[in-house]
Amino acid sequence: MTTSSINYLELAEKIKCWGKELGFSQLGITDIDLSSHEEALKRWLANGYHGNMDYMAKHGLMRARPAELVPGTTRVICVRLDYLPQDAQFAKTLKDKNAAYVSRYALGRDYHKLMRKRLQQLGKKISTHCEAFNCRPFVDSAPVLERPLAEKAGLGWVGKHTLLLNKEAGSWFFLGELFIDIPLPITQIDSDLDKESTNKKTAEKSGCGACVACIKICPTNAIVEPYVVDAKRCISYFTIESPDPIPVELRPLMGNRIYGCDDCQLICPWNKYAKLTPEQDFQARHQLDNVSLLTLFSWTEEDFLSKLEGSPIRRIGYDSWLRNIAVALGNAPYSQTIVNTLIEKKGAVNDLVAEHIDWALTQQEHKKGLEQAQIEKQQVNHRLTNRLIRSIEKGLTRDA
Ligand code: B12
Ligand code: SF4
Ligand code: SF4
Repeated sequence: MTTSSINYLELAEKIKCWGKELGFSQLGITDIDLSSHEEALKRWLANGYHGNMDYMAKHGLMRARPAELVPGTTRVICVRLDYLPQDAQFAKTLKDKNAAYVSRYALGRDYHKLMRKRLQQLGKKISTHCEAFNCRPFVDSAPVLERPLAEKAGLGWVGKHTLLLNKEAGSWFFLGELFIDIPLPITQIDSDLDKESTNKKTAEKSGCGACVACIKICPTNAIVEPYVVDAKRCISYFTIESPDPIPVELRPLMGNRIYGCDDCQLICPWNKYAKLTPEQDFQARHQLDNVSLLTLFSWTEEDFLSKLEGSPIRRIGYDSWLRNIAVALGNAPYSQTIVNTLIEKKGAVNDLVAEHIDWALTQQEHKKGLEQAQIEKQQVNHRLTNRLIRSIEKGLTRDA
């Protein structure tokens, strides 16, 4: 079909249907004006909140200018894909200090490839209806400001923990985009809630209202003000993104979280409405939702690589994996088996992991002979985690 004879209104409706057929939980279309986000992005970078994620600074304001990133872009199709697996066992795993807590987005297969492939399929379908059509898919790719785009496309609002929230689906979902160069009609944001939240000046009137639960529950105080996360303090950053030593003062606050963290989402009242994912690929593999720290620490590098084939966890590499588990073992209750395992492993690891093992051994030694009650009293965030567990058991019964 030639460009002049295309009915864009009809095409936009078709795209929504194709999005559903491809398994996306929601789809919206937005223009590319992110100018109102440039100041906040500049401030975030100037404060050094990106830590050693140099790519964030490298792309600078291009992240807020889709047409500079992909010349010719006039619209962005934004999609959401729910990932909450069945029987997430949030409270159960956080409660058991000898169990490993892996962020629930990472229990199954990597979402990047799956979503990119589906976005490409969507692009192909559109091209059968448009002669001159170009597109480029993005999923978690650094140069894109995904949450502000999704907010503009009507997929929800950016919460105070900075994640995108949807009043019918909570926040357990991934985002992806298809940059396109045809003038599709943009999604009309029809609820009052969404209309208000697109303007950050009225954010207090958004779905967050006066709530500050996520800011208060964050174990490391990483949400430094509403809508701003200092990545360097976020457990997700130092267990996944950073290959460096974990700052000593933050190690006790990690508890048993060995890959990412879900606390700010777990406390959020909107996650009562979260939908379970129908995707088989996002269900837990290798019992990662219910496995002991010692079992994971006993994996060889070959085990790590083969068992985590296709998982997003593989990307951090074996050394970071051992580094994270060593810290969690240091935070676990005293056990001679843990001490022996740590000592045994130390002979076969690099300097980075060895230093974390030494730290863990000191923690274990310190707890030896102390009553559990005394230990808990000394643990800074013990009460915080207990409060979170109670809140999950009360509010998220299906997933507790
Ligand atoms: C870098 C990054 C991180 C970093 C930094 C997080 C952060 N909050 O910025 C770290 C490693 C810490 C991280 C952690 C997580 N991440 Co992450 N991450 C990203 C990535 C690649 C870029 C985010 C970014 O641009 N940050 C920079 C800041 C400046 O951007 P921003 O927060 O969107 O800020 C804008 C607005 O909030 C606003 N704003 C900022 N400051 C202020 C201040 C005021 C006063 C106001 C009014 C507004 C305002 O303007 C800003 C500029 O537009 C995105 C994918 C992508 N390309 O977008 C995934 C992404 C955000 N992550 C995702 C996920 C799932 C997570 C984790 C939940 C993973 C986990 N379980 O461990 C945690 C959650 C931690 C948290 N509370 O944010 C999902 C979120 C899905 C959703 N529902 O929103 C994304 C979208 C990936 C995806 N494709 O699905 N992540
Ligand atoms: S993911 Fe965890 S550490 Fe990061 S901001 Fe949320 S609660 Fe804080
Ligand atoms: S916990 Fe409260 S403040 Fe935080 S994102 Fe959810 S509703 Fe907003």
